[in-house]
Amino acid sequence: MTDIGYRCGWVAIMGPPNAGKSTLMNALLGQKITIVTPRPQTTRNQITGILTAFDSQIIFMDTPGLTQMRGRLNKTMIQAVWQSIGQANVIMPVLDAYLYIRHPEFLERDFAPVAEALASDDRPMIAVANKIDLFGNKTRMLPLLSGLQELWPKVEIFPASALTREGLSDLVALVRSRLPQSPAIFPEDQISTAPLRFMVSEIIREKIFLYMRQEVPYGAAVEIEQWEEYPESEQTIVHAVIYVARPMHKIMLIGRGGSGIKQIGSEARRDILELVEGKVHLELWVKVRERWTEDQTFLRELARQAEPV
Ligand SMILES: Nc1nc2c(ncn2[C@@H]2O[C@H](COP(=O)(O)OP(=O)(O)OP(=O)(O)O)[C@@H](O)[C@H]2O)c(=O)[nH]1
Ligand SMILES: [Mg+2]
Repeated sequence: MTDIGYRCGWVAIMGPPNAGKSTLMNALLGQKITIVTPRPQTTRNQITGILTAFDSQIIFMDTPGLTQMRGRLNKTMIQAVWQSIGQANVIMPVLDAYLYIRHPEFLERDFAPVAEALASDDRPMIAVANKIDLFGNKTRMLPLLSGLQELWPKVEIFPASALTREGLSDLVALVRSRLPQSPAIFPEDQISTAPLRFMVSEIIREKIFLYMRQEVPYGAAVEIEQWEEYPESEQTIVHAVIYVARPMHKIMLIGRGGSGIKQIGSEARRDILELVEGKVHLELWVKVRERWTEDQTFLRELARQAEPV
Protein backbone atom coordinates (compact mmCIF):
# COMPACT_ATOMS: atom_id res chain seq x y z
CA MET A 1 0.00 0.00 0.00
CA THR A 2 1.34 3.45 -0.75
CA ASP A 3 1.44 5.93 2.04
CA ILE A 4 -0.32 9.08 0.98
CA GLY A 5 -1.01 10.61 4.38
CA TYR A 6 0.70 13.90 5.24
CA ARG A 7 3.01 13.59 8.22
CA CYS A 8 4.17 16.20 10.68
CA GLY A 9 6.00 16.11 13.98
CA TRP A 10 8.83 17.18 16.26
CA VAL A 11 12.28 15.61 16.30
CA ALA A 12 14.67 16.24 19.20
CA ILE A 13 18.30 16.24 18.00
CA MET A 14 20.25 15.57 21.19
CA GLY A 15 23.52 14.08 22.38
CA PRO A 16 26.95 14.90 23.76
CA PRO A 17 28.67 18.23 22.97
CA ASN A 18 30.53 18.51 19.65
CA ALA A 19 28.75 15.47 18.12
CA GLY A 20 27.66 17.57 15.12
CA LYS A 21 24.02 18.15 16.12
CA SER A 22 23.90 21.71 14.82
CA THR A 23 25.83 20.82 11.66
CA LEU A 24 23.36 18.00 11.08
CA MET A 25 20.32 20.23 11.48
CA ASN A 26 21.73 22.82 9.07
CA ALA A 27 22.60 20.08 6.56
CA LEU A 28 19.12 18.57 6.79
CA LEU A 29 17.58 21.99 6.23
CA GLY A 30 20.07 22.95 3.50
CA GLN A 31 20.47 26.28 5.22
CA LYS A 32 22.35 27.70 8.18
CA ILE A 33 19.96 28.19 11.05
CA THR A 34 21.99 27.28 14.08
CA ILE A 35 25.61 28.11 14.86
CA VAL A 36 28.48 25.63 14.56
CA THR A 37 32.00 25.79 15.95
CA PRO A 38 34.80 23.25 16.53
CA ARG A 39 34.45 23.76 20.30
CA PRO A 40 32.07 21.86 22.59
CA GLN A 41 29.08 23.53 24.24
CA THR A 42 28.41 25.99 21.46
CA THR A 43 24.62 25.65 21.42
CA ARG A 44 22.86 26.93 24.56
CA ASN A 45 19.14 26.89 23.65
CA GLN A 46 16.61 24.88 21.77
CA ILE A 47 16.53 26.10 18.15
CA THR A 48 14.02 24.75 15.68
CA GLY A 49 14.59 24.06 12.00
CA ILE A 50 11.47 23.37 9.95
CA LEU A 51 11.77 21.12 6.89
CA THR A 52 8.62 21.26 4.79
CA ALA A 53 8.06 18.97 1.78
CA PHE A 54 5.01 18.04 -0.28
CA ASP A 55 4.35 15.03 1.96
CA SER A 56 5.61 16.10 5.36
CA GLN A 57 6.76 18.77 7.75
CA ILE A 58 9.58 17.81 10.09
CA ILE A 59 10.30 20.19 12.95
CA PHE A 60 13.83 19.49 14.13
CA MET A 61 14.94 20.84 17.48
CA ASP A 62 18.66 21.45 17.88
CA THR A 63 19.67 21.32 21.53
CA PRO A 64 22.72 21.98 23.72
CA GLY A 65 25.18 19.14 24.30
CA LEU A 66 24.17 16.94 27.20
CA THR A 67 26.86 16.97 29.90
CA GLN A 68 27.20 16.31 33.59
CA MET A 69 28.65 19.75 34.17
CA ARG A 70 27.57 21.85 37.10
CA GLY A 71 26.46 25.44 37.42
CA ARG A 72 23.30 27.33 36.59
CA LEU A 73 24.02 27.96 32.91
CA ASN A 74 24.65 24.25 32.40
CA LYS A 75 21.49 23.45 34.32
CA THR A 76 19.38 25.64 32.02
CA MET A 77 21.08 24.03 29.00
CA ILE A 78 20.27 20.53 30.28
CA GLN A 79 16.69 21.63 30.98
CA ALA A 80 16.39 22.80 27.36
CA VAL A 81 17.43 19.33 26.20
CA TRP A 82 14.88 17.52 28.36
CA GLN A 83 12.15 19.96 27.48
CA SER A 84 12.84 19.25 23.79
CA ILE A 85 12.85 15.50 24.39
CA GLY A 86 9.53 15.86 26.19
CA GLN A 87 8.04 17.65 23.20
CA ALA A 88 9.37 15.21 20.58
CA ASN A 89 7.58 12.62 18.46
CA VAL A 90 10.94 11.19 17.48
CA ILE A 91 14.10 11.27 19.60
CA MET A 92 17.30 11.57 17.60
CA PRO A 93 20.55 11.07 19.52
CA VAL A 94 23.62 12.13 17.53
CA LEU A 95 27.06 10.79 18.25
CA ASP A 96 30.56 11.34 16.93
CA ALA A 97 31.26 7.83 15.58
CA TYR A 98 34.97 8.56 15.17
CA LEU A 99 35.30 9.53 18.83
CA TYR A 100 33.87 6.23 20.10
CA ILE A 101 35.92 4.17 17.63
CA ARG A 102 39.00 5.65 19.27
CA HIS A 103 37.54 5.77 22.78
CA PRO A 104 34.95 3.01 23.22
CA GLU A 105 35.15 3.59 26.97
CA PHE A 106 33.26 6.92 26.61
CA LEU A 107 30.18 5.32 25.06
CA GLU A 108 28.68 4.14 28.31
CA ARG A 109 29.47 7.40 30.11
CA ASP A 110 27.75 9.41 27.38
CA PHE A 111 24.73 7.22 26.63
CA ALA A 112 23.89 4.97 29.57
CA PRO A 113 22.15 7.72 31.62
CA VAL A 114 19.90 8.87 28.78
CA ALA A 115 19.17 5.30 27.60
CA GLU A 116 18.14 4.48 31.13
CA ALA A 117 15.99 7.60 31.49
CA LEU A 118 14.16 6.70 28.27
CA ALA A 119 14.02 2.93 28.87
CA SER A 120 10.25 2.79 29.26
CA ASP A 121 9.57 5.37 26.52
CA ASP A 122 7.85 4.01 23.43
CA ARG A 123 8.60 6.82 21.02
CA PRO A 124 10.74 6.08 17.95
CA MET A 125 14.45 6.73 18.52
CA ILE A 126 16.91 7.09 15.64
CA ALA A 127 20.58 7.39 16.60
CA VAL A 128 22.76 9.09 14.02
CA ALA A 129 26.34 7.76 14.05
CA ASN A 130 27.83 10.94 12.61
CA LYS A 131 31.21 11.89 11.10
CA ILE A 132 31.62 8.66 9.11
CA ASP A 133 33.65 10.69 6.58
CA LEU A 134 36.54 10.63 9.06
CA PHE A 135 37.40 6.95 8.55
CA GLY A 136 37.70 5.01 5.33
CA ASN A 137 37.09 1.52 6.58
CA LYS A 138 33.47 1.40 7.65
CA THR A 139 33.86 -1.96 9.40
CA ARG A 140 35.73 -0.06 12.12
CA MET A 141 32.29 1.07 13.20
CA LEU A 142 30.96 -2.42 14.00
CA PRO A 143 32.02 -2.61 17.68
CA LEU A 144 30.53 0.84 18.22
CA LEU A 145 27.23 -0.13 16.63
CA SER A 146 26.91 -3.31 18.68
CA GLY A 147 28.03 -1.50 21.84
CA LEU A 148 25.42 1.19 21.39
CA GLN A 149 22.71 -1.33 20.53
CA GLU A 150 23.47 -3.24 23.72
CA LEU A 151 23.45 -0.08 25.80
CA TRP A 152 20.31 1.34 24.22
CA PRO A 153 18.31 -1.50 22.58
CA LYS A 154 15.48 0.79 21.51
CA VAL A 155 17.44 2.94 19.06
CA GLU A 156 17.66 2.33 15.34
CA ILE A 157 21.22 3.26 14.38
CA PHE A 158 21.86 5.23 11.23
CA PRO A 159 25.44 6.02 10.06
CA ALA A 160 25.80 9.38 8.29
CA SER A 161 27.97 12.41 7.74
CA ALA A 162 26.51 15.84 8.35
CA LEU A 163 29.58 17.33 6.68
CA THR A 164 29.52 15.41 3.38
CA ARG A 165 25.74 14.80 3.56
CA GLU A 166 26.27 11.05 3.12
CA GLY A 167 23.10 9.23 4.15
CA LEU A 168 21.05 12.34 4.83
CA SER A 169 18.29 11.85 2.26
CA ASP A 170 17.68 8.31 3.52
CA LEU A 171 17.72 9.68 7.06
CA VAL A 172 14.99 12.19 6.20
CA ALA A 173 12.90 9.39 4.67
CA LEU A 174 13.34 7.29 7.78
CA VAL A 175 12.43 10.15 10.12
CA ARG A 176 9.39 10.96 8.02
CA SER A 177 8.16 7.35 8.20
CA ARG A 178 8.26 7.54 12.01
CA LEU A 179 6.18 10.71 12.32
CA PRO A 180 2.48 10.73 13.06
CA GLN A 181 -0.04 11.54 10.34
CA SER A 182 -0.93 15.15 10.88
CA PRO A 183 -1.32 18.34 8.88
CA ALA A 184 1.52 20.87 8.85
CA ILE A 185 1.83 23.07 11.93
CA PHE A 186 3.80 25.95 10.38
CA PRO A 187 3.46 27.83 7.09
CA GLU A 188 5.51 26.19 4.33
CA ASP A 189 7.96 29.08 4.01
CA GLN A 190 8.81 29.24 7.72
CA ILE A 191 12.26 27.79 8.47
CA SER A 192 12.44 28.31 12.22
CA THR A 193 10.48 29.59 15.17
CA ALA A 194 13.56 31.41 16.48
CA PRO A 195 13.23 35.20 16.41
CA LEU A 196 15.48 36.97 13.90
CA ARG A 197 17.10 38.99 16.69
CA PHE A 198 18.06 35.82 18.49
CA MET A 199 19.63 34.44 15.31
CA VAL A 200 21.65 37.63 15.00
CA SER A 201 22.85 37.39 18.61
CA GLU A 202 23.85 33.79 17.93
CA ILE A 203 25.92 34.78 14.90
CA ILE A 204 27.85 37.22 17.09
CA ARG A 205 28.36 34.50 19.69
CA GLU A 206 29.61 32.14 16.98
CA LYS A 207 32.32 34.61 15.98
CA ILE A 208 33.38 34.95 19.62
CA PHE A 209 33.72 31.15 19.75
CA LEU A 210 35.72 31.16 16.53
CA TYR A 211 38.09 34.02 17.26
CA MET A 212 38.52 34.10 21.03
CA ARG A 213 40.77 31.68 22.78
CA GLN A 214 40.68 29.94 26.12
CA GLU A 215 37.60 30.34 28.22
CA VAL A 216 36.44 33.71 26.85
CA PRO A 217 33.54 32.27 24.74
CA TYR A 218 32.26 30.24 27.67
CA GLY A 219 31.85 33.40 29.70
CA ALA A 220 30.31 35.40 26.85
CA ALA A 221 26.64 36.11 26.22
CA VAL A 222 25.08 38.41 23.64
CA GLU A 223 22.01 40.55 24.05
CA ILE A 224 20.41 42.69 21.35
CA GLU A 225 19.69 46.03 23.00
CA GLN A 226 18.31 47.96 20.09
CA TRP A 227 16.91 47.00 16.71
CA GLU A 228 15.67 49.71 14.39
CA GLU A 229 14.46 49.24 10.85
CA TYR A 230 14.38 52.11 8.37
CA PRO A 231 12.45 50.90 5.30
CA GLU A 232 13.06 54.16 3.34
CA SER A 233 16.83 53.76 3.45
CA GLU A 234 16.62 49.94 3.57
CA GLN A 235 18.75 49.95 6.68
CA THR A 236 18.66 48.02 9.92
CA ILE A 237 20.53 49.34 12.92
CA VAL A 238 21.48 46.76 15.50
CA HIS A 239 23.07 47.47 18.86
CA ALA A 240 24.32 44.40 20.66
CA VAL A 241 26.01 43.99 24.01
CA ILE A 242 28.54 41.25 24.59
CA TYR A 243 28.63 40.36 28.26
CA VAL A 244 31.84 38.82 29.51
CA ALA A 245 32.60 37.19 32.83
CA ARG A 246 35.87 38.95 33.67
CA PRO A 247 37.56 42.32 33.09
CA MET A 248 40.46 40.44 31.42
CA HIS A 249 38.04 38.94 28.91
CA LYS A 250 36.91 42.41 27.93
CA ILE A 251 40.50 43.40 27.20
CA MET A 252 41.04 40.21 25.17
CA LEU A 253 37.81 40.64 23.24
CA ILE A 254 38.46 44.26 22.31
CA GLY A 255 42.02 43.42 21.32
CA ARG A 256 44.88 45.74 20.47
CA GLY A 257 43.53 48.99 19.08
CA GLY A 258 40.07 47.39 18.92
CA SER A 259 41.18 44.82 16.34
CA GLY A 260 39.45 41.88 18.07
CA ILE A 261 36.02 43.42 18.33
CA LYS A 262 36.38 44.83 14.82
CA GLN A 263 37.00 41.38 13.40
CA ILE A 264 34.07 39.86 15.30
CA GLY A 265 31.84 42.71 14.14
CA SER A 266 32.75 42.51 10.48
CA GLU A 267 32.57 38.70 10.32
CA ALA A 268 29.20 38.76 12.09
CA ARG A 269 27.88 41.52 9.87
CA ARG A 270 28.70 39.51 6.75
CA ASP A 271 26.59 36.59 8.00
CA ILE A 272 23.81 38.84 9.25
CA LEU A 273 23.43 40.24 5.73
CA GLU A 274 22.28 36.77 4.64
CA LEU A 275 19.38 37.00 7.09
CA VAL A 276 18.44 40.67 7.06
CA GLU A 277 17.51 42.47 3.89
CA GLY A 278 19.17 45.75 2.96
CA LYS A 279 22.06 47.37 4.76
CA VAL A 280 23.02 46.47 8.30
CA HIS A 281 24.75 48.76 10.74
CA LEU A 282 26.06 46.69 13.65
CA GLU A 283 27.39 48.25 16.84
CA LEU A 284 28.97 46.09 19.50
CA TRP A 285 29.61 46.97 23.12
CA VAL A 286 31.48 44.85 25.62
CA LYS A 287 30.37 44.87 29.24
CA VAL A 288 31.72 42.96 32.19
CA ARG A 289 29.10 41.08 34.14
CA GLU A 290 30.82 38.88 36.66
CA ARG A 291 29.25 35.55 37.59
CA TRP A 292 26.39 35.98 35.06
CA THR A 293 26.45 32.23 34.41
CA GLU A 294 25.09 31.82 37.95
CA ASP A 295 22.58 34.69 37.76
CA GLN A 296 19.13 33.13 37.40
CA THR A 297 17.41 36.40 36.46
CA PHE A 298 19.90 37.15 33.71
CA LEU A 299 19.78 33.56 32.42
CA ARG A 300 16.00 33.85 32.19
CA GLU A 301 16.38 37.12 30.30
CA LEU A 302 18.73 35.42 27.82
CA ALA A 303 16.38 32.45 27.45
CA ARG A 304 13.52 34.81 26.61
CA GLN A 305 15.47 36.12 23.62
CA ALA A 306 15.38 32.62 22.13
CA GLU A 307 11.68 32.01 22.65
CA PRO A 308 9.43 31.88 19.58
CA VAL A 309 7.77 35.20 18.78
N1 LIG B 1 34.33 15.48 9.80
C1 LIG B 1 33.14 15.82 10.24
N2 LIG B 1 33.00 16.86 11.10
C2 LIG B 1 31.77 17.19 11.51
C3 LIG B 1 30.61 16.49 11.08
N3 LIG B 1 29.54 17.06 11.70
C4 LIG B 1 30.02 18.07 12.45
N4 LIG B 1 31.36 18.16 12.35
C5 LIG B 1 32.25 19.11 13.04
O1 LIG B 1 32.14 18.92 14.44
C6 LIG B 1 32.30 20.16 15.14
C7 LIG B 1 31.11 20.39 16.06
O2 LIG B 1 29.95 20.58 15.29
P1 LIG B 1 28.61 21.19 15.90
O3 LIG B 1 27.56 21.00 14.87
O4 LIG B 1 28.84 22.55 16.44
O5 LIG B 1 28.38 20.17 17.11
P2 LIG B 1 27.21 20.20 18.21
O6 LIG B 1 26.88 18.77 18.51
O7 LIG B 1 26.10 21.06 17.77
O8 LIG B 1 27.99 20.82 19.44
P3 LIG B 1 27.39 21.63 20.73
O9 LIG B 1 26.44 22.67 20.25
O10 LIG B 1 28.61 22.23 21.31
O11 LIG B 1 26.76 20.62 21.61
C8 LIG B 1 32.43 21.22 14.05
O12 LIG B 1 33.80 21.48 13.88
C9 LIG B 1 31.84 20.56 12.83
O13 LIG B 1 32.38 21.04 11.62
C10 LIG B 1 30.79 15.40 10.16
O14 LIG B 1 29.85 14.72 9.72
N5 LIG B 1 32.08 15.12 9.79
MG1 LIG C 1 25.36 22.78 18.59
